[in-house]
Amino acid sequence: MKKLNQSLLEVDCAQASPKEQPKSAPIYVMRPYLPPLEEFIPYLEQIWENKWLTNNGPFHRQLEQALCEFLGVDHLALFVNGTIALVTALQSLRITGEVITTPYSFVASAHSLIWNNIKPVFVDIDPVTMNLDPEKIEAAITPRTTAILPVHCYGTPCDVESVQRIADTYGLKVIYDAAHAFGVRYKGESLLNHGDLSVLSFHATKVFTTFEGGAIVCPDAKTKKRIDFLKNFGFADEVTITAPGINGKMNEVQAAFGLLQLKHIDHTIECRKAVDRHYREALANIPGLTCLAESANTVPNYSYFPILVGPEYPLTRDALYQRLRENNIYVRRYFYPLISDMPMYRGLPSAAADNLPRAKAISNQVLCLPIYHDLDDKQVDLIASLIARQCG
Ligand code: T4K
Repeated sequence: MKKLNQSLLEVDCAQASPKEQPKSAPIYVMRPYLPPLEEFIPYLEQIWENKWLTNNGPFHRQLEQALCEFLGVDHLALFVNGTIALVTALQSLRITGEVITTPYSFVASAHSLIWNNIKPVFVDIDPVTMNLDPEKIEAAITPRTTAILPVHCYGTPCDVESVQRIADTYGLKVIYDAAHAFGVRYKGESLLNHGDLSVLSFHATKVFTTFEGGAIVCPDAKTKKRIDFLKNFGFADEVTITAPGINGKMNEVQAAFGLLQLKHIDHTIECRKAVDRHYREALANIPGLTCLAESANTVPNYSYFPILVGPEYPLTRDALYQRLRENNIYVRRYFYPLISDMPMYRGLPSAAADNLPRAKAISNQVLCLPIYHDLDDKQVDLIASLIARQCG
């Protein structure tokens, strides 16, 4: 058996290795934080002993409790991933018709609307926060509008006060796509307490990960109960099916891993903070380059490090992207193309380029640099010096 595994490994590696060996190890935009493997074994042993693998098991219940405490929220329902959580969040509030959202996000934000047969209405973003611009929301409201779905892009808080004011005036629900906002605090409390619901992602590329995973944060036990029914096919008990629910349940291995991750989360975020500080110093004063502004009254989570490559920089964004790739640095264009430019959305009237000029400009300039817990000083210096060197 050992021999077979070894030979399988050799085949895999042979297939994966390029013909020419790269000069240095690749640097990816993200790397997950993996605690020492031996720390995870006792959790697995417990699962083997319990023989309880999913459906609201003991680790699932513990993680919901632990996350509520860590995040400073009252109720939270775990999910198998952030996208199913978004789809279910919209179902739970019976959102229909049209929903106002941002074109500057990961596709899942708008896809969750389409999966609910809801029409996305795109509104332009604020050039500083890169989040939905509240000043543009009112003009997009129609009699069919039922909700606003803003995204705390890169973990930067949306203008939550203005969004809520508009929602209250027009009787709209607010569901925040908070996939990037794990642990972010705003004005002394969890950012996730704003809006009717907030949706988190615990994907492998996120600050806090359960491999795949997500959660809906909600304000009361009644809403959580409905969400819990919906994520379990709509079952209230063995014979009562309350709604056409889905299977959105997180399993015990994911939940156990989440509990272990949580023990290390402060360390992970501290390490990311050091990377963020280092970049800001190293990239200061490069003509044409702008780092994302730090927001006031916010304790960030340092989930992304986006820069904007403006016209004064000697290379275009895409040329810099290529140059870094040639050097084995796998930066990403989060978020390019705009959601509104994708085939399933571009026919919508709100997807017209002249409706979204800021989102378009930023999407054409953005580059997300690598940031993760063990990206070391030397690697940050290497990336920053490559970027600076293009200026001659
Ligand atoms: N809303 C927003 C605003 C989101 O950003 C997302 C997800 C969602 C909703 C949906 O939540 P989930 O359903 O995913 O829970 C990645 C992630 O797949 C996606 O979760 C994330 N947003 C998005 C921003 O980024 P890709 O296609 O760029 O991932 P990928 O596989 O190219 O990974 C990027 C890099 O990360 C790789 O080059 C290497 C590294 N990596 C990746 C994986 C998967 C690892 O080191 N280990 C890994 O296991 O979408």
